[in-house]
Amino acid sequence: MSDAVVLMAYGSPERLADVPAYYADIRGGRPIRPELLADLVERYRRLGIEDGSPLNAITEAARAALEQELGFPVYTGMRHWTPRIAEAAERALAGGAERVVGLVLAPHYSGMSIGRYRGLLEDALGGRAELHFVERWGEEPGFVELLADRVRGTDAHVVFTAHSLPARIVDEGDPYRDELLETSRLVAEGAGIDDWSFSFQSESPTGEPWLGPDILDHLADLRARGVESVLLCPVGFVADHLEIKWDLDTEARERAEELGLELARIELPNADTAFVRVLAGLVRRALALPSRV
Ligand code: FEC
Repeated sequence: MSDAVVLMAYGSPERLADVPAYYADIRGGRPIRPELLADLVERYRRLGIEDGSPLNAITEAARAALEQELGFPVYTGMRHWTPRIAEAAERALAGGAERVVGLVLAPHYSGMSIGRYRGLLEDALGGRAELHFVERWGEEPGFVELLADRVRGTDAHVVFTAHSLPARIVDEGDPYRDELLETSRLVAEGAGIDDWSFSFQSESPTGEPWLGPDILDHLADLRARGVESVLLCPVGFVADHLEIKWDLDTEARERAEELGLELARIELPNADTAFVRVLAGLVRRALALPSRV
């Protein structure tokens, strides 16, 4: 059997001029308030996007390293930018793939997240290859260990974070929040840390309530409870991108300064060798291939 991987990520605009089209894709045709677009363009400008997109470059580095580790083709498919998931699927099929592993660079399942990536890939393949889709990997021991190594030994209060989603998903029975809390618990346990909490980040102003607490409120709350030093450990993101560089490194840092709180964050997995091995393990298991010793 000939195998290939479609490695999926959120995607990011390459240039400031791409931001309106990118935002329109995220909104899926729903209207965009001009002030929100202007605010987004400004965030990307301050991120330094004119010199290149951090997320797209990291995704390509992870793709190339994973391909080398596995010894068969890995194609990048972006949910909101190019190359699209459908394009990656076509390339995999054109390369002769009979089995395709779908792997998203986001560890926790939500119907609004992984479920959408899955739908896009299934539609694109249209039954022309066997799809082996990895639905979740937030409890993967190698991933948990990698994060635990980055928080172990800290004296700070550890705050695990992830992207918020509309609060209605909990009533709809979506497992997202429970999966995030379980990864946080496993990482804390692996690192031998008792002093921790969990917070959401990166809520969007869509006019409905989102899951909380939001990181900016949570920092204020921690300070009021006497916490002096915080180490941020994102568990729902694996790369340095807008939500890390802006929401944590800029906004949360500014809030911490106002509050007189020391704030640091762990390095994200990005395309680190140990992380790429974790991804390779997930792919091999999805295909029931022997794990590498
Ligand atoms: O660096 C970059 O250029 C891209 C950073 C980026 C990542 C990311 C990950 C997730 N999102 C998730 C859910 C939503 C929902 C909405 C939404 C909106 C945005 C906007 C930008 C954006 N997201 Fe994102 N997300 C990233 C960027 N996201 C920009 C639009 C402006 C804004 O709100 O700031 C609301 C959509 C709507 O309006 O209806 C929902 C989830 C993830 C984590 C999983 C994944 O990576 O796929 C969930 C990275």
